[in-house]
Amino acid sequence: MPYDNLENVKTENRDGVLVVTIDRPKVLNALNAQTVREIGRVFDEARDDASVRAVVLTGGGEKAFVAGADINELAKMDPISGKRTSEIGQDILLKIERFPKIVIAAVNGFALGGGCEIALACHIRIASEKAQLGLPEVTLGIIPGYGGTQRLARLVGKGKALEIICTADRVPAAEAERIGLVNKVVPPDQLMSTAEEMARKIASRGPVAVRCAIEAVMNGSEMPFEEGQFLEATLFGLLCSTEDMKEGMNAFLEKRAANFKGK
Ligand code: CO8
Repeated sequence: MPYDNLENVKTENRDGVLVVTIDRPKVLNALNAQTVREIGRVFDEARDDASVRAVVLTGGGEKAFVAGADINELAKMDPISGKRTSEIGQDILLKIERFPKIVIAAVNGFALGGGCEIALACHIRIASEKAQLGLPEVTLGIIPGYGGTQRLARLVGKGKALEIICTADRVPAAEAERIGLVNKVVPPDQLMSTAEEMARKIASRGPVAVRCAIEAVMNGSEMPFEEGQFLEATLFGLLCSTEDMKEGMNAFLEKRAANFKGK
């Protein structure tokens, strides 16, 4: 059965929105190897689960989204295991970034190190007013190893990224919103409802169109502009062959809500 036998990750399908909770609250949801594997498994299974139309990713407990990789495990790493662990995490975060349905991070508290990197891999980030984000790896004598050096620089620019990475300062939610690190900040008691509402709104749009929009933005932004536009035109053409396109256009002309089938 999907999502069975998970120890550190909880899932709940709330009317098409899969709420995925990274849940080791005693250690502020720190990512040990097992937790990273379980996150990967959940995204693999949710990809093919037709009942899942969007994902909201959050942290268990009151204090943290995820306070980083588990430092007890990091402390024992040698060059070979360090590289391999970094690669495994990078693959799983790429899975999140390339996920064909929208993934929203609901950042409920500390999102540090690997936790900030997971949030960066999500398509959209909504933060509680209490949240603090940051990449404190240099305080431990390492650098971000789950794609953070690359994604943060692409999101906020190289100068800001280097300031955040090299000072290791935590970025409070309001400042994170100002620099574009999170999309929106809301009071803590509205975090999940805001994230779920946005996920549900996106899930009500044409699913194939949303999938193509994710591909165009996420893949296209890594390409030269002209190739990105080529990808956009190709996906646009592809969408013109879908039942959803006919349904969306007919619904508009007939002044009714569209009933998309995802085909
Ligand atoms: N790993 C393991 N345990 C942790 C972690 C962590 N990252 N973060 C917190 N904990 C534990 C604490 O040790 C403590 O355990 P205990 O109760 O047994 O003492 C418990 O969680 C509660 O934490 P605190 O008492 O420290 O709570 P505070 O509210 O005082 O402080 C902080 C909260 C500021 C979040 C603080 O816990 C902290 O600084 N945590 C570490 C943050 C950090 O440095 N994260 C980055 C880790 S490095 C990383 O993520 C690299 C990612 C790339 C890896 C690449 C693959 C190799």
